[in-house]
Amino acid sequence: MTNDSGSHAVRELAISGGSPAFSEHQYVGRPNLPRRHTLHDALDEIFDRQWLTNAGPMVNRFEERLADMLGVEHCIAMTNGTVALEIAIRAAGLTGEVIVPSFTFIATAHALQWQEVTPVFCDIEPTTHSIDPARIESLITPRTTGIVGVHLWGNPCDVTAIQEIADRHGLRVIYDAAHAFSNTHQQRPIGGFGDAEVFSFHATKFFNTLEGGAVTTDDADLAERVRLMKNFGFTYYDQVEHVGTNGKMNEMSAAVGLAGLDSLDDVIARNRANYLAYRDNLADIPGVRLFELDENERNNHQYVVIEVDRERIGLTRDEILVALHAENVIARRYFYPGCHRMEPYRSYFPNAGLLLPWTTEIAEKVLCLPTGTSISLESVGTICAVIGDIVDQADALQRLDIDTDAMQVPQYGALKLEGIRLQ
Ligand code: T4K
Repeated sequence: MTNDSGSHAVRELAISGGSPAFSEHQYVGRPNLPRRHTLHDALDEIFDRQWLTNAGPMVNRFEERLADMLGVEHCIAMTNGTVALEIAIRAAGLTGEVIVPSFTFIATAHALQWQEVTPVFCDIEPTTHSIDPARIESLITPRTTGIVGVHLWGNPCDVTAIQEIADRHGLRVIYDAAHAFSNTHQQRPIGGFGDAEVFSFHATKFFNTLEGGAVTTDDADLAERVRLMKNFGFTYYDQVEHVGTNGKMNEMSAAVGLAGLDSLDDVIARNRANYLAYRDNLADIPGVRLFELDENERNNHQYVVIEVDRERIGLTRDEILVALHAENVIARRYFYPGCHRMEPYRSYFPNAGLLLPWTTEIAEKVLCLPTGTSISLESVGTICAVIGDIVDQADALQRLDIDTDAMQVPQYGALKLEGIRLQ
């Protein structure tokens, strides 16, 4: 913004008493929805058939389309990504200890702990934010049975190095591919790496089935076990051959997924345009670095991630976050503070952080910015301008002594769990 004399007019930030840049919240994770009318026929079909779940035709069709698209032999659709992870972990026979990054959504660690498998936290590489293969071997003990890598932000793990380590030590490999649906590694779709890969189709993912997830694998035995486990272990009416749970996707979710697949490329194109606009607009802001993705691969661009340099800017990431929230830009600090600093892991492994220097550092720097079909290019421009203003006015903001503890996420604001320990 320039004033009459041609010099740059300083916009008063909302945190300093100005009006917010947006009148409505700009979210990370606003669902991308298929056109409503495309679901009407599917709804009629489901209601007419009165077949709502338990291996219905919509789910079968959805699984076939996913397997075809991802170039895998088997795809099993599930209720959500977390249950899909739990089942994949169990079906692959993981027990004892499993090596996993701490810099991930808590579900990755919980899926292990829920089954009394100990997550052993491995540090990440600072440039990729993914598990560092060079640090895996030193964590292997006689109790280790596997590695769970996470393709964080959709950026594939170093699958070659991880597989070599796993082969050398007789370990199984599962990938949490919750962020990487439709992405590629060396032009090969994510979905076929390791023993199995697990997707999330949660509402906040760029492709969603309301709630949902899937396990993909080329291993027929593993796929069979996953299918049994997601349906209580039933092989036939009245015949149970395995311990199991209820991980089945329902027909409505599959219908939303099928409609979403039809508009997948449009959503990715929108995400990519936003990503490129962020890249252009943030390039000249000192102390702000965009997490860039490999241009030679297919990317869904569902997360726009920046690292903020506290020393250069003179503000912490959390101070910037509070200033953004005041502007109604609801950026998120995924995946702060790292699983090892959340319960029950914090109590189980109080010194885990000693081996996780990059996790600690990156978790203090990262911010995820709004994107998706609800965020226009104009909004991206405004968000970047706001970030520029915050950086420009860092000195003034320092004097405000921003209370970062006061930051509240509405739905969790009222929760008081002090003194309660659930393990
Ligand atoms: N592994 C990894 C690496 C993952 O990232 C995840 C999930 C999983 C495994 C497990 O997969 P699932 O079991 O969830 O399928 C969200 C999601 O709940 C979670 O799925 C996701 N990762 C994680 C990164 O983000 P929150 O706690 O940030 O969600 P929430 O409710 O704050 O939503 C984010 C924003 O999205 C809201 O501020 C507003 C907007 N929103 C959300 C919902 C649900 C909407 O506009 N509409 C909606 O319906 O965890």
